[in-house]
Amino acid sequence: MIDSNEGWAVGSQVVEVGPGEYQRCPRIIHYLSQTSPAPNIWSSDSLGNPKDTFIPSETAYATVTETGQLVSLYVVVDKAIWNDGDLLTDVSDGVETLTLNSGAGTQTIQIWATPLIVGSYDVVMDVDNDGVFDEELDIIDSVTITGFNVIPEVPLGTVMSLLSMLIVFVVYVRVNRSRQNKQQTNSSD
Ligand SMILES: [Ca+2]
Ligand SMILES: [Ca+2]
Ligand SMILES: [Ca+2]
Repeated sequence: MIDSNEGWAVGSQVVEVGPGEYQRCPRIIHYLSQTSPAPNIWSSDSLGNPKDTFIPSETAYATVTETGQLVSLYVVVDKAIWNDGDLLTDVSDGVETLTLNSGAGTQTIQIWATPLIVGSYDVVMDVDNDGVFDEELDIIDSVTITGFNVIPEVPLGTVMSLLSMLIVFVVYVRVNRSRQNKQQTNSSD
């Protein structure tokens, strides 16, 4: 594979052309970037911000390094141990097969349109599009930990009633405590 950060540049070099005689000569330099970005993938929102928790009414995205490759993106049931040769089974609304941009940045791709199903998942970039996990090639968010979770949506009504119960409880505890304090002060008089 040709590194996109690899190239040629014109520089200059001081060369000894005779005894004690020096001359500046043009020189073609072959350079190779030391900081070529490693391919990466993470579950994200539509803007590419990392996101590991979704609710069913949201849409899930993955953000990947632009490599210019034809790849397939799978959402699979979360595994903590990945072995070379594991079959990839997509559990979302389908495998996304696409050619990535060939830039130097990242690219955000929709991997699962709403409604999502409650559960824990890994996102796999199948780089050679063979439907099998290749340890040396394919990329996972995340191998040992969970790529992302979909958690149940708590209806607003439930949140509000829980909140009002909490407020009543806090007020009750405070009133009770100040009553006890008063009683203690009275008895010590
Ligand atoms: Ca593969
Ligand atoms: Ca995992
Ligand atoms: Ca993730």
